[in-house]
Amino acid sequence: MAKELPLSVDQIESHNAARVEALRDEYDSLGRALGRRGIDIDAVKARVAGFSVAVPSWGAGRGGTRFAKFPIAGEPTTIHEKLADCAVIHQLSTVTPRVSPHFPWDKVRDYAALREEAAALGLGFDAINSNTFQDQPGQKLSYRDGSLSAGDAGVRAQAVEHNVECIEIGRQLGASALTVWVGDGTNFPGQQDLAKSLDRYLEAAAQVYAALPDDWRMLLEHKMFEPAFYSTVISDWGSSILAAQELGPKAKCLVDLGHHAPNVNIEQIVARLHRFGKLGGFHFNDSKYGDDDLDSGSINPHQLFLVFNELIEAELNPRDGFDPAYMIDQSHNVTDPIESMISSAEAIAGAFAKASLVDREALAAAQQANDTMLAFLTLRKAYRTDVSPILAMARMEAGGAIDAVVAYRDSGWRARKAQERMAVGLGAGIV
Ligand code: PSV
Ligand code: MN
Repeated sequence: MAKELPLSVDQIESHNAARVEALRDEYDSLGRALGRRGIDIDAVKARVAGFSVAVPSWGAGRGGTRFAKFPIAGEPTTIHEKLADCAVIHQLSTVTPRVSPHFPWDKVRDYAALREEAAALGLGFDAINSNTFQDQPGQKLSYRDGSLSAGDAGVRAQAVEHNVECIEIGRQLGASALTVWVGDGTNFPGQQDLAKSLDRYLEAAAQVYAALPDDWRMLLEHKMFEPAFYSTVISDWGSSILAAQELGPKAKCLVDLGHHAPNVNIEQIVARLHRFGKLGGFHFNDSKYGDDDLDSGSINPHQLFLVFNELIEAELNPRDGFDPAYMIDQSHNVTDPIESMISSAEAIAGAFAKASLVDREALAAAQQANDTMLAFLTLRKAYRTDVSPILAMARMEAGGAIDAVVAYRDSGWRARKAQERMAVGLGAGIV
């Protein structure tokens, strides 16, 4: 299929032409430094070139808080406009070839046509996200008191039906995973029976599971709180793995980095889930307090590195079906979402690259010898390495921009879209 890339290739090339000499110099210097450590920079670059992370369709629009949303001119409102913005992100960053859609937000009449539209932009589809945490106009029953775990059997059936419809849509889009996050929970002690609500969830989730095609996965996403503030049905990785184990081999756990209590050791959760063959995927973002909205690596890049360190360990010691789905899930309240996702994708790929530099033999030897400081310094050495020349070189060689945010600003994309796209209303905006 002929590609209709959103930005001018000539413009990206002249952006790169002005920067390539400096980049080569930095790349060669880093190459020499890594060479002295026994690392071949081109091999690391090849690994980076093979790395990718999906962007969320909902992340292309400006998010908001419970209090307000401040839209920007030219932000996308339809899935078509969102795909175009995601194509800009991928064209410049070259690491985000897939979009993870959310239904019914991204509902269209013709999914075969949507798949073709995405393919023409150089994009495919990643895990489908269902939405039973909001009521939609015209919906028969309300999710106010729960969805898959609701006390009302009719509500549960409606939630199951929606998830099954998402699988069907996903088939047409070429996806092979369904991410299920439910907002189900309570705000008061006594509001629901904590054990029975989990039973109801498991029974309904099993019906969704039964509708999965053979080669699909069901990714269970846990979240400690919000919108329910006292208890949440799938609140933590423990509930998630127990549910996934009960559902069957196609059910795996999805770790949204923001969905834990502050200071929780997420990298250890990653290692545990992998140990039991249940690590299914990620929603990358960052968080300071208990939110799940900030840009990946913006607050705690070290944690992101440590998560990837576990992922590389997992890659080297694979368990049953290790093939985690990498996705971003952020809400961009104060930045242009395209810029946020470009820089987040770079932070994620950077964490992957740094974790790939860890001297695994030295680490294992230090661990075996109980040499705590040496083990720590082995990780620190990789973390301290500035891998940006590797990322930029891989990007340029794949047709992207050496400095992707600058190239995006110079393209005038948002200003052009502000002339063409419908203005977004004010108001509150979750996501
Ligand atoms: C919930 O906070 C969540 O992380 C889930 O992944 C949702 O699908 C997404 O955010 C969008 O609201
Ligand atoms: Mn999420």
